[in-house]
Amino acid sequence: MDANILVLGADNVGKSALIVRFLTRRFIGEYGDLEFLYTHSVIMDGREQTLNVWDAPYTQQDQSSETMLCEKRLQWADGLLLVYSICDRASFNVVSKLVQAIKTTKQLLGFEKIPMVIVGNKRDLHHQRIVLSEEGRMLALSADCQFYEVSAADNYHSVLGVFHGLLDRIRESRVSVKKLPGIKGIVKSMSAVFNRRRTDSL
Ligand SMILES: Nc1nc2c(ncn2[C@@H]2O[C@H](COP(=O)(O)OP(=O)(O)O)[C@@H](O)[C@H]2O)c(=O)[nH]1
Ligand SMILES: [Mg+2]
Repeated sequence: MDANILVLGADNVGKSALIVRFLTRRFIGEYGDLEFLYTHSVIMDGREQTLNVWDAPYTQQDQSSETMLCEKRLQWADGLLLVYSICDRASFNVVSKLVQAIKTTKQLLGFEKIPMVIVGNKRDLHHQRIVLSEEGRMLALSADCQFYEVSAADNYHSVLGVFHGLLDRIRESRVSVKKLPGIKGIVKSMSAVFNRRRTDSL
């Protein structure tokens, strides 16, 4: 299984830190704000899989658009990781806005449901906490996705859990999509029959 993961969220919430932690097990402190597409091989269930992880900046367009997200990025993604910082209320509001924008974009463009997870980062800074865990959990419930609180600075394993949780969701969604060809196949063979009849009767 190859999977494309798009990481979204406000600036400075630790998107790059989470990705680098997942890929290298390290926390290096400063990451700059360049956009990156990482490619990484993982062994899952005994098979080698390629992950593409897009460290997407929070663009001018994301900020100005109230309702739609960049269609190309959503089309590319098999899974979304939405990140806020538990010390930054505005970043939590950005994730709420993204959840809405993703819903609207999917509805308008007829996309399949995209697996996603919501992550509250910087858990180590609990003395500066502003966003309650409960708020993150409620948001995830309303978005029908999983919720994690982690610290990219403190803990590799919880970050690994986030990515694996998302990959599990992607795998599940593929299994349910795979069932569809059955239905599509029936539709195809029915239309083949009808088409044949039509030509027969000509
Ligand atoms: N204390 C703490 N700082 C973090 C954590 N994750 C990231 N940071 C810091 O937050 C700042 C922004 O991180 P970065 O990954 O560049 O955020 P991005 O703009 O969302 O990609 C950097 O100074 C990081 O060192 C964390 O879990 N805990
Ligand atoms: Mg970054």
